[in-house]
Amino acid sequence: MVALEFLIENKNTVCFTLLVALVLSLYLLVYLFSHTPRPPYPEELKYTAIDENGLKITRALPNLGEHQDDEDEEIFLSVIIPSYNETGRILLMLTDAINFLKAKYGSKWEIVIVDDGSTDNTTEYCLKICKETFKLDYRQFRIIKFSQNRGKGGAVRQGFLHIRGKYGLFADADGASKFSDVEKLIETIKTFETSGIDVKTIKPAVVIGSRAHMVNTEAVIKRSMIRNCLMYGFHTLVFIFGIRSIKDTQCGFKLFNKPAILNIFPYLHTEGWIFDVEILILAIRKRIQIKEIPISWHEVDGSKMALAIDSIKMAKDLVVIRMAYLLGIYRDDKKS
Ligand SMILES: Nc1nc2c(ncn2[C@@H]2O[C@H](COP(=O)(O)OP(=O)(O)OP(=O)(O)O)[C@@H](O)[C@H]2O)c(=O)[nH]1
Ligand SMILES: *[C@@H]1O[C@H](CO)[C@@H](O)[C@H](O)[C@H]1NC(C)=O
Ligand SMILES: *[C@@H]1O[C@H](CO)[C@@H](O)[C@H](O)[C@H]1NC(C)=O
Ligand SMILES: [Mg+2]
Repeated sequence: MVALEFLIENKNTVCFTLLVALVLSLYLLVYLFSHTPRPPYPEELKYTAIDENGLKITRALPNLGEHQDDEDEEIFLSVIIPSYNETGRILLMLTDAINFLKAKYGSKWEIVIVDDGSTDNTTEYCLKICKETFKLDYRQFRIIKFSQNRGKGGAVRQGFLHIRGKYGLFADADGASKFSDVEKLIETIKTFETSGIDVKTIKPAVVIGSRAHMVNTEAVIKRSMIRNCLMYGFHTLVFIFGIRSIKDTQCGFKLFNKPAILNIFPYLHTEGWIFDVEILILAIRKRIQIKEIPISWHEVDGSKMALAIDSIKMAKDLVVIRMAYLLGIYRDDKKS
């Protein structure tokens, strides 16, 4: 009886207390689910490659934005390939990419494979084909090997932080996109990274491949019904919690210029599949220009996604990213 009277008399105080408790528990919950990237182990700050004499070498990775040799300054495009158990699929992708790169850019390119703790000898296999099939050395072909799996986002982030190129592209190891489409992305990024008056002021810019034009084509309809249902569910969730201005956030074919890389990748928190969305959220928050370009895409078997578990994780991570930025747990001005 006394308690009830107390409640009625102090209605405002009670409401206020409840509200504070609610916000606090929400904060705590998001905080608990938020994620900080695992710092690299010392051996993950080195790359493995083949030297001029065909011998295997291991050297320290260059750091993005630090002084580089003249030779490194020459690199125009760096291609990062996150790879997890990719022995079976990567040869086709690499053949496609290397043929194009040689023809188009001579030797002003590099490929950085990030082996995310594979258990099928992906690194050894890549070194072997690099030497025997492609005859490339450390100037064009490098491998970063993780001792422990981090997830696609963690691998892409680590790759981007240690490239030499003016532009950085990440591309899936399964070769689902036609590699030569990178030309379209580069042409586009060039048109809107300069301010128009002074060519030296390069603005950060991001151009992403898009499969949005394919939603009603065979490639998508042929996919299993479960995958398509999940895709629509995911799109809806991204629309609510993520990004409305971009149709296809998940395409594994995205190009960044150096200012954009420096403004995005050091700040990325997410290491899982949903990292694409955080990249785009960061870009939008920092008013970096983003452009979507339709690219050719075909479905490749052997997906590394565990549909059920990964879908749930992606949905959870998406909500966490949005709430964490909202509550100030993730910051876009503090390196993660
Ligand atoms: N670093 C890293 N890369 C991964 C992991 N799992 C998959 N990948 C890479 O991510 C890329 C895409 O993986 P896929 O298995 O092709 O994904 P998918 O299910 O086909 O997804 P979509 O191509 O977007 O439809 C490939 O290059 C994989 O090697 C992982 O745990 N860590
Ligand atoms: C990678 O390969 C190992 C065995 O070599 C297997 O246990 C693991 O499940 C594979 N991972 C994926 C995602 O395919
Ligand atoms: C990887 O290489 C090691 C040593 O060369 C070998 O013993 C092992 O069987 C290989 N594993 C696979 C999955 O091929
Ligand atoms: Mg794929």
